[in-house]
Amino acid sequence: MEEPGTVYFTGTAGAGKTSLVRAFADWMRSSGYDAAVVNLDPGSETTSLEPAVDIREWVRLDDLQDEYGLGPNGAQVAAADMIALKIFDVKQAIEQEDADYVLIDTPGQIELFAFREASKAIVDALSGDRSLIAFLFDPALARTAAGFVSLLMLSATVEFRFRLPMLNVLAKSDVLTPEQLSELATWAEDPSRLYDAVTRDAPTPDVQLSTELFRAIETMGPLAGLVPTSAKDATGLDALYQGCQRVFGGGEDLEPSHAPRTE
Ligand SMILES: Nc1nc2c(ncn2[C@@H]2O[C@H](COP(=O)(O)OP(=O)(O)OP(=O)(O)O)[C@@H](O)[C@H]2O)c(=O)[nH]1
Ligand SMILES: [Mg+2]
Repeated sequence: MEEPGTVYFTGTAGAGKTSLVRAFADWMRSSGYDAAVVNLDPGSETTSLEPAVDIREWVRLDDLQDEYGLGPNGAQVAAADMIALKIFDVKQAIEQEDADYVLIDTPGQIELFAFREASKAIVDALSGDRSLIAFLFDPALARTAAGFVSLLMLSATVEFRFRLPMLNVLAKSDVLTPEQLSELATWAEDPSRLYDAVTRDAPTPDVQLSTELFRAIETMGPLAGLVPTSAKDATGLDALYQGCQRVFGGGEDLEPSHAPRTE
């Protein structure tokens, strides 16, 4: 049996990770694909996600805070270490789901997730050959050229840490105008357009810094676009699925495991 396609959803705090996991799982199921949702955020209070596997069965942020008198960030750090210790139980629980796709929601504080050794161990343990990271661009940041560049750099940092294929995804695209959406699409396709926008926006353009940054962005290779999605309107989810498939299967589509729902 082929191993499942595993997608980690990551991005800055409040980028829309949990909502997108939920919307994508719903879309997959209604399109006939078999998806299991995993919550890896020990601080998540969201009940609407209804994960098949929930890290909070093993590690809970509020318990850690109470027990050890930790603040929310200290508790996240401790939680990552504790999750790493339990990771083979978690892996087993995920395997028992026997799903074609595993959609993993990750903690909101991206630096606590991406920059901890424990998280690297967690991702290494849960990832096979068919794994990718969906990195969410929050429009609140992505809609300015400087914010867009910051997110590209953060996405590259996450890639550098985890060494997994990345898919850059625009979340909450419903809050952007069509003009803003097409501008973001050109930035994602053509670094020189982004460079022009950054230097245009900057009141006193630091040309040296911008040039160096863009040299780095260009050598990172093709950005391969930015998939616009909205969990609110359930749009872009088919494109997100195609993006995942391109990474997993060289573009081949997986047959739905059951007939799509018709409602
Ligand atoms: N307009 C709009 N709002 C959205 C969308 N997705 C999420 N939101 C809102 O954005 C906020 C954050 O959404 P979450 O899904 O909790 O984001 P998150 O990245 O999981 O947040 P943390 O885990 O707390 O970092 C909530 O107020 C959501 O209602 C969307 O597609 N469109
Ligand atoms: Mg969340």
